[in-house]
Amino acid sequence: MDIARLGVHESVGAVCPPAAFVEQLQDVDAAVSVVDEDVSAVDAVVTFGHADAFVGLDWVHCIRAGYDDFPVEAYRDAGTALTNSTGIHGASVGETTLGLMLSLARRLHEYRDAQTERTWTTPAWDAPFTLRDERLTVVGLGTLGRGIATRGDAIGMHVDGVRRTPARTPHVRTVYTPDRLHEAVADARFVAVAVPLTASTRGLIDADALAAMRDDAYLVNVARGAVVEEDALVTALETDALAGAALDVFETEPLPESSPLWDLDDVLVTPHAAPLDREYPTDVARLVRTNLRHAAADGALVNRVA
Ligand code: NDP
Ligand code: 7N6
Repeated sequence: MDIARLGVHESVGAVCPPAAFVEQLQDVDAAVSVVDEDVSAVDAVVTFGHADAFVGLDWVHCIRAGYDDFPVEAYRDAGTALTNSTGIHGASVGETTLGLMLSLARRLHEYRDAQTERTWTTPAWDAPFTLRDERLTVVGLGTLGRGIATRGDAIGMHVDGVRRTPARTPHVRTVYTPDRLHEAVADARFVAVAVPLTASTRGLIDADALAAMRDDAYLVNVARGAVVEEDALVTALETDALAGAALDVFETEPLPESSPLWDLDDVLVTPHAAPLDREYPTDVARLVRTNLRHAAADGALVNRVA
């Protein structure tokens, strides 16, 4: 694979200015430039989103881990290599998830809300609790899941998890397979969702899974909105069948102004921002550089998904 001209698609602006990616790629052999929908002058692109014009290029690198909105078959049929950015979000999403859990347990969001009203209020005496000794179940134990599990374990939580492969995973006591999801979430105070959106995970956290959770449990979703049945979640929250939620991702993004999730007590809404980090372009550039080397050598790209 001969990648002489590499485009940085303007859609990467969703994460940081395209120029930041170009700057990080100054040292590669290929000529790097920012491109819009016209990709006729490049062999490969680094991009946030899909554009039909990409199909037919030699290689497309997605700066996200999730590539669920890319038409993977079309890339395969055209012989266009598609790679993703799994592997870079463990620390950022792990820390965001820990922060969200800490906020819910230590009531930090309540204090900030009160501050905006310039009021000096304390929560009900029995509302704050510590994460220490609470049980956390992480659904999906890849880069994100392990980033979350490591940090939960470090703060003294008892961490269990769910993954397809029933293999021992560091910082996780019991690894359940997906057919035992309800058992895995049943006794958890926090359930953190960190699976890719696929045919088998769409709606995975449905009314039955939510009903299997404790009524003092919190759901954290840092994966994709469609993994959780949002209507069922709202019902569970409104009927106190769940204590609360921290949600970074939604069925529709941006979250519509009419969504009840904005106003529910103990629901933290973050704008699909869990992995945002000033090192983002540096981390992506490391992957791109590695794959440019592979492209020039044997063509065996890492993180290849099509
Ligand atoms: P990985 O591929 O590293 O990990 C995916 C994990 O999910 C693996 O442990 C895998 O199991 C598990 N899994 C897959 N299918 C199932 C299933 N049906 N039931 C249970 N577990 C399953 O991905 P990442 O951790 O890098 O990212 C995960 C997803 O998170 C991304 O696809 C993306 O959609 C989302 N994401 C969201 C971000 C945000 O901005 N909020 C940031 C980054 C990612 P096994 O280990 O057995 O293969
Ligand atoms: C960047 C989000 C992913 O899949 O959704 C994330 O990696 C990226 C703001």
